[in-house]
Amino acid sequence: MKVQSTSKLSLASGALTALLVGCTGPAGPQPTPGPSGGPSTGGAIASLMKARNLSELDVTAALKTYMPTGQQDEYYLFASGGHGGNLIVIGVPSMRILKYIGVFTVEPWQGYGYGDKSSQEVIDGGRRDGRAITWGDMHHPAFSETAGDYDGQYIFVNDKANPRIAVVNLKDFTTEQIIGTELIESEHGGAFVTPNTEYVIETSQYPAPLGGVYADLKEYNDKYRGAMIFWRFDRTKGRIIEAESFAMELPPYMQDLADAGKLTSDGWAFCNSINTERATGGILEGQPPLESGSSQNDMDYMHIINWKQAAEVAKGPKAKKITGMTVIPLEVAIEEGLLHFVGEPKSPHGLDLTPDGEDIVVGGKLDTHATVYNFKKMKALIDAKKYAGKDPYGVPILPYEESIRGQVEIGLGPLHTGFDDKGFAYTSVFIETKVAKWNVKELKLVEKISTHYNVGHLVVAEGDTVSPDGRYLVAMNKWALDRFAPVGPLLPQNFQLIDLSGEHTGGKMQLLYDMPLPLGEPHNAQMIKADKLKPWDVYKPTGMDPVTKEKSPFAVEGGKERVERQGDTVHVYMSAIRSHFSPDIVRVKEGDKVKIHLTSLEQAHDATHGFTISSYNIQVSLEPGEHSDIEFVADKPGVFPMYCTEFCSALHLEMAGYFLVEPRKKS
Ligand code: RUQ
Ligand code: CUA
Repeated sequence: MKVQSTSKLSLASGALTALLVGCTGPAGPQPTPGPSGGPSTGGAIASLMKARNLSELDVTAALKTYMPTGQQDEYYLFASGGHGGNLIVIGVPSMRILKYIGVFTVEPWQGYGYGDKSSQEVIDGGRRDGRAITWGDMHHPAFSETAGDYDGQYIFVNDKANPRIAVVNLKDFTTEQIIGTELIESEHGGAFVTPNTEYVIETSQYPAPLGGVYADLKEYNDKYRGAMIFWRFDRTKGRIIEAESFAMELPPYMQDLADAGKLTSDGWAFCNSINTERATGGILEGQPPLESGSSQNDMDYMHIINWKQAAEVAKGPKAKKITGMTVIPLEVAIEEGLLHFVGEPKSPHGLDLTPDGEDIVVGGKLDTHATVYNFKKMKALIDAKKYAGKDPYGVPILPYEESIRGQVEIGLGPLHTGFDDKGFAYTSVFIETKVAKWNVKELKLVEKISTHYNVGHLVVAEGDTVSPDGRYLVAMNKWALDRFAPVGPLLPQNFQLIDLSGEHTGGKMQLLYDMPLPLGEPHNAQMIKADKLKPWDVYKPTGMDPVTKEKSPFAVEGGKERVERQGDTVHVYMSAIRSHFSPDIVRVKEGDKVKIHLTSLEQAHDATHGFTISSYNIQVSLEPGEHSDIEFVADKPGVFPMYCTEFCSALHLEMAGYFLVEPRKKS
């Protein structure tokens, strides 16, 4: 398959010249027109275009994404790292990778989980039932919001495989908390935040008995359940507080993507489901495989949850505790009117709220439509108790026809939708492998653009807030096929940057850039205006622990470096500054417990040091002003060089010392 996508779109006449001389774009350096009236570089560009076989459209795409050295991107894209369990920070429109943030998995460059005590404690927060989980199926990052808009303070992200949520502080792009629950065994509909980040939503996917107990699949209907968890986020502490969090028990359908209401629908949460057939698979047991067993019904159920009221019920006597989590039982949720359903056609998947919070767009994986539900209509039906029936568990079902505003004919396999600032929605169309642009008010398709290939999520700049920016869209494609030089059977994903401005293309969407992302399957991303983030340059005060954001009680001051022995524990108070560690010789005895309290005394931006001791699997990164505590048992006698692992200065190679472990005498 060879697709020359760019050639299909004709360039608005004179667009390249316009871009080159900057007469329609933002003011910039204006090249002097050459003798023919075109830019003086025109001859060189024309020959380059010819030599590289580039169309005018290709060149406009290059001009829209190229960043001269020193210029910075207008947006940050935070993409989930999929199996890699880390977050990937990318600049838009250049699509340059700026950082990987270790989240669910260790990350050696940042020294995340390589001997540093506080990052290890964060990672250990994600143990399940005491077991270390060394990967994560990271799906959906969500920025913290204030009044429904990104506030640039935190980003949350979920792990589908081992239900966990992580909290990343955007002051230093550091993971500060991982929290999990044994209530559920898998999840998908997370992380999504309520408009003021009161709660971070996480919803189970594959039903199982709540609380990690055993029941055979024969008891599926009675004993298996789903749940939506509302993790309480305490902004002053920057932590999720489990004791103030709660869950709602749900029927054993496979709950899928979720989102929180906003503006009109604030106080409500919405969640898709699949497999209302309650199929369990069982290919060798005479039953249909899950994929067909779960695709029998024409309709599954959107879950409509009144979380504000549920939060009150969770504080009362009707809630119960399961594995430490406050749970509103299904009967209570029904009795208190907290949970309603409405039918959703053809294997729903994505669920996205319009910026005004009035409409909910649902994509059906096996449908050709996106269905647009109206919150006010549904709320009126709920208030009037106007039901079309009840599900087998007694959950009231709203009449479908009266709940929707309409459907948009989009193409085969609509999944996820993002919004711009001009009243348009953009839906990924998986099977057709396109992005469809449509008018939200009129429910009319406007235009489609090809993606390469099989687009899953897409993200529009600030497209899930109350005030989207539009401008850029990134399509996250599952297949890359022929887009890049072959690298064996496992291929990278393909992120495609699309210009939504219509500038220089007569109003059409334009594909600007293909970016291979070769680290796990990055499911989703969030795009934020760069000026909303105000990350720190250095840690202040010097000696700060990046996880607590406070000066460590073990912080070391210059001139006060020392080694103190307490019984079999050796405390080493060590400083780092270009280009030495002090002390640079550490002597311990085999079997000693070693606690190295290491502070970088650097104040200069980007003056990062690293620290390793050979053979002990220790590697920390010390950003300017950072403090790190390294704890281990010196169980291997010998002579171990310790050195700085960042090329910090001309005498970086000399930033080294010896860690000596004297053998115990055999008696
Ligand atoms: S899902 S490709 Cu995990 Cu967000 Cu739809
Ligand atoms: Cu410090 Cu290299």
